Amino acid sequence: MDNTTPLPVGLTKDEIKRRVTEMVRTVFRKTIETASSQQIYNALAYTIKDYLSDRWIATHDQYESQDVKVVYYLSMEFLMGRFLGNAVLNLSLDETIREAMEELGVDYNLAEDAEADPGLGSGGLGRLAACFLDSLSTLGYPAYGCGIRYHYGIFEQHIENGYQIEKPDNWLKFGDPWSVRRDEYAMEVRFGGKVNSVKDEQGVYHFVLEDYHSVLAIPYDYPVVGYNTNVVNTLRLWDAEAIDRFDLQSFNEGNYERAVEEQNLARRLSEVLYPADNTVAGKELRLRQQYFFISATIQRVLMRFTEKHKEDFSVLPDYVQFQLNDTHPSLAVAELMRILMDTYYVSWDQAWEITRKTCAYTNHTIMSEALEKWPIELFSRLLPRIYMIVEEINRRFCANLIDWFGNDPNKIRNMAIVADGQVRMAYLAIVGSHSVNGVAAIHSNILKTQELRDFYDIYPEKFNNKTNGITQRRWLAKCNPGLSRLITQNIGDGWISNLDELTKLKPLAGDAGFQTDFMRVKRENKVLLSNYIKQTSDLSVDPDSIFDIQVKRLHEYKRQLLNIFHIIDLYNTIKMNPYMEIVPRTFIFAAKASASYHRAKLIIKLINSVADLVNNDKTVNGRIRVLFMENYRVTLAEQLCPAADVSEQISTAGKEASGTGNMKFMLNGAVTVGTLDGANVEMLEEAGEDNIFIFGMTAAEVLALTQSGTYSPWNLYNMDYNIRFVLTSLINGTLAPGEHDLFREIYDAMLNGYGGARPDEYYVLQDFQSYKNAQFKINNAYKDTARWAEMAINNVATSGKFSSDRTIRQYAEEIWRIKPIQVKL
Ligand code: B1N
Repeated sequence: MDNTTPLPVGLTKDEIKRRVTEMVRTVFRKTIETASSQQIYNALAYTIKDYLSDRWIATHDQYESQDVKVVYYLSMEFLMGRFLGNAVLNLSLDETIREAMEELGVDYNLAEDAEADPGLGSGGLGRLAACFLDSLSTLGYPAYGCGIRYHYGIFEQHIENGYQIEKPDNWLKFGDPWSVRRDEYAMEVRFGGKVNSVKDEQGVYHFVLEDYHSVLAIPYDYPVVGYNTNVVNTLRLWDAEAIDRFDLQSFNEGNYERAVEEQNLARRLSEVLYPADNTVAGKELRLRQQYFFISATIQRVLMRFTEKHKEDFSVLPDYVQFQLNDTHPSLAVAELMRILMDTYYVSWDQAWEITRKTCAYTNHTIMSEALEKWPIELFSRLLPRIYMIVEEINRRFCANLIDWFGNDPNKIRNMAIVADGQVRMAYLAIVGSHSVNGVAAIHSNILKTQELRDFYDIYPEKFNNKTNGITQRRWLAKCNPGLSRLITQNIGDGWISNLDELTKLKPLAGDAGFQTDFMRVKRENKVLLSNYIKQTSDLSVDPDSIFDIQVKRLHEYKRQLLNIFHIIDLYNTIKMNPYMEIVPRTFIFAAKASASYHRAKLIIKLINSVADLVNNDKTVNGRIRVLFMENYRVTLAEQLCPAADVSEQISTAGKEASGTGNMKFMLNGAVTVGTLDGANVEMLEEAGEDNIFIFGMTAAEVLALTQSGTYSPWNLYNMDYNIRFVLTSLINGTLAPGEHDLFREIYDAMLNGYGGARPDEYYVLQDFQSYKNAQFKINNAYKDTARWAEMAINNVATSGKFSSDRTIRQYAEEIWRIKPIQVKL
């Protein structure tokens, strides 16, 4: 990038060697020769953190001296992945460190591998937040990520006998070298109690909370290093502790147990992440977590604001933007109102205007299970003052509805923020924000025309789209060195900070020499993955087979079932035509299921059962292999993306808001088989229909079929022999010898509906034939290596739109109205 100042040379090879050696000696009392990989990793992490401190401080000095507008990305999840490799890449220290380690006789890969993968998120929503932070720093936008420092991230998944087993993920076990604990910015957060009103000197009444319980919120700051820039933003994660003051009092009263209870209650707040994706657990502790980090963040932001601008809150929106990552942080609306009114005595009307200008909300799903609604009883007991404010927001909003629509009780009940005994967090977020965005064009349109249509009618100006993106630093430069090198050799390295430059590859898509190089790199990556699979699961896979990969959370709407049904069908076909010729294929799955999602866990067992059957059948003779890789996480995704030939993005149209895995695979030269759902639609636009395999119903067709009420999976079953064969194998013991009824639930769900759900709710059988056709085309396309290479290269060449740099620029210019800064050292 030419608009940045050159990086200072500071960390030479010798300096790295010296510092690491010294650190290992003083901290661990070891020599380089005797230090473990873990210790070397720690020494490296401290060395890098030390090195970037000057930039980190300079960035914040710049915020201060220029008094810039800052965006606070509020999120319950940040799925960051490992820090070391990413920081090293963004600081352009990769080669230097590798050389330094080599000269020390240290295996750098082992050291990198010693870092825990902090899984402080459950899926796409958390990973998106992490990609956004990378882009914010790279583009130089002043920003904080604000969230919770969970002591346990998403569970570690083991597979035992084909079943998912969850184990705690103790990512802090070996320390936390990247964080800086900031006791000086600790905040008190108040729960429970009752609201009282007291008169001030002027005789005006104000609300105060009494008899509450406090928890101390302590921020841990993590550096977010931009690529090829001096900007280092901050990820601020709040940790919960008991407040000593309270303990002392209890101890003094001889109430030891109460004091310990308080301590435990406080600690539990930041103990563990709720691992559900696209569903709500509805647990009280989750609401506590939400208020905990929101209250701490907003108090701190206002404190900082008043240091500069006193109490001139009318300009708050010129300096502060809160972006709400889904509804999980939507208490921000009420908390900002509370502090403005109760602490600074701002009037309701003024506080409301300020709040609406300061908050913006992103919707990430239309799955009804994911709609956050809290029972009034729980909400008002835990947050009595916040509840009063929400009620008043609701009262005024409903009054406005009458002005807009006339007195239409149904309309009002449908749109009210508080109704049917619940607080509806999405509506609070919409009413309290100046912007409401979806995460892909189709999703934003569904919000406007279906899910949030009533709100679009009254607030059309708020609604907009911001199609998701991913950072090419982690998802190509870091994870796929082979392809990165090849691309850079041909078009230069400008793509690392401007992904649109990949279009320069277009003319090379048809070039035989480039195609050969490209396929060689792909094969090398497949060999690497095969070796890893051999090491970790002792399974042999053929690097010359098609690597067909579906990795994402396990959810019925994502339709892992469609994929596995097709595999069963392929198996059946091979059994009937033992000499059938197909291009060998390795089907790879990886997915975590929420611990309480029974159906999802059963689907994992099904995939493993199919794997057992197929992989051990002599007739199949290696033509198809099925693999379920355990513990899907960022680090595993980084190994899978470079090795994929086929990317499975097969959700029921209209259900996947965007998807981001689809983009990672495209960027790494996989060809997508997908539905017209989420960002697939835009991938088709970019890549062109010759370079992607689209199948299945459109969202409009899904909607029409659902509304018609005529969908009958039994008809498909009766008419299609192959479907019948697949479904029968679920209940005749083929897949579960001795346990005939193991998968009957899935059979019933497909044909009869199970537990009150419609039969085949996600239209697996309806899309089956069309999916099968697409897979058949893929088989044939792969036989023509030149054609395949051309398709894959075209995918890389047209993936520029899906950089999170593009997404963030749009947020910055269209929603936040913030400007990049320059940091000079
Ligand atoms: O957010 C991603 C999208 O790319 C995916 O399509 C979407 O499914 C995902 C409750 C969620 N939506 N909603 C969630 C996560 C945790 C939770 O507790 C809901 N995740 C998504 C990024 O936009």
